[in-house]
Amino acid sequence: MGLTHTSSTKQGLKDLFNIEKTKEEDYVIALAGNPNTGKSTVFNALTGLHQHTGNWPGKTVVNSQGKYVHKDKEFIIVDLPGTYSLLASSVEEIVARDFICFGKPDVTVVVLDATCIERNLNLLLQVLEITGNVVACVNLMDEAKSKKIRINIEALSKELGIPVVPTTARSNIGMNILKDSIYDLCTNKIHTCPLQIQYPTDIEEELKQITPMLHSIFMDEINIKWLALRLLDGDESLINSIGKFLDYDLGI
Ligand SMILES: Nc1nc2c(ncn2[C@@H]2O[C@H](COP(=O)(O)OP(=O)(O)OP(=O)(O)O)[C@@H](O)[C@H]2O)c(=O)[nH]1
Ligand SMILES: [Mg+2]
Repeated sequence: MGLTHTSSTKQGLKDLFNIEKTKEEDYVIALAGNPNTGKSTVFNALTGLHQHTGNWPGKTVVNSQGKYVHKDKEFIIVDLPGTYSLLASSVEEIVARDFICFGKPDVTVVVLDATCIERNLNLLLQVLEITGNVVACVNLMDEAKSKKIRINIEALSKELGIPVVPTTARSNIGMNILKDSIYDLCTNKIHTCPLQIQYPTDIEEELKQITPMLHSIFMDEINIKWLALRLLDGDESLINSIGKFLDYDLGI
């Protein structure tokens, strides 16, 4: 690795994602999830008509943003493209990964399909490796109920170490509790303790070797363990994005 830190400017970072903050203290919320889990339905239920649609800068992927006020705060919510993972094998995955990783949303809401929650947990666990500021929204609870699927929300929340909110977005059920959880996390009224994946010993040993060096370069600009894992995996797209968003040439 050629470690030549050019500069680590974060200036204009929000501009790179076309975020339209009206006040500096507005909170930015990302909405992620597998395709067809009801993200846009949740987005519509939260924002009503206060929406704006464009494209992600330089991409042909739709970028929908909306706003809502809850209690005394204003929230800007960004509806990310549906993805099964953040391993950046498609433009949608790159957009979602870059926004969660470099756009630094205050909270990322991961929308899960209550009828096939195991499959959806894959993406959630990947998001938790990037940020702990996550609320899980278990949507389609009505469908789960009609299929006689029962989900122990409390146990799931305890296991994941984050708030978990059951919703039926199409009928506007659970939206206020979702807003409360987002608010509480943004305003530090609650703290998460996100589940950490333990990798096999040889991988953990490799990580121990490279994380101190990465930490000295990036400090808290990016989750170091996750970055190290992606580098071990040879994720060139992430190296490109580090150049683009953190102005740093990893020179690999
Ligand atoms: N029964 C039920 N249907 C829902 C619920 N939420 C969303 N839907 C329906 O599920 C379908 C997909 O919803 P979308 O909001 O478009 O899902 P999405 O995650 O944005 O989909 P992509 O953007 O394509 O990934 C639509 O037909 C919604 O009406 C819910 O809570 N219950
Ligand atoms: Mg959608």
